[in-house]
Amino acid sequence: MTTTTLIVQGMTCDGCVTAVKRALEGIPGVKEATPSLEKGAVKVDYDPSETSPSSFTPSLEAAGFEVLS
Ligand SMILES: [Cu+2]
Repeated sequence: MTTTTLIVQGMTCDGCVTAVKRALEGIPGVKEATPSLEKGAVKVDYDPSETSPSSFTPSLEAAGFEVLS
């Protein structure tokens, strides 16, 4: 299992937190996504044999968020 943290712009409330969590956890290979509203970031635990961070950005953008890094 690998963990990465993405900086996400556009999270403003608990609804956004839920949307970010759902967008990421819907990707096969993502075990858990833990967004932080305060930090404007999301920690992602994933299986690197199944997915990679390059898959995370399109899913977040589709959900209406911008990934800064
Ligand atoms: Cu919101």
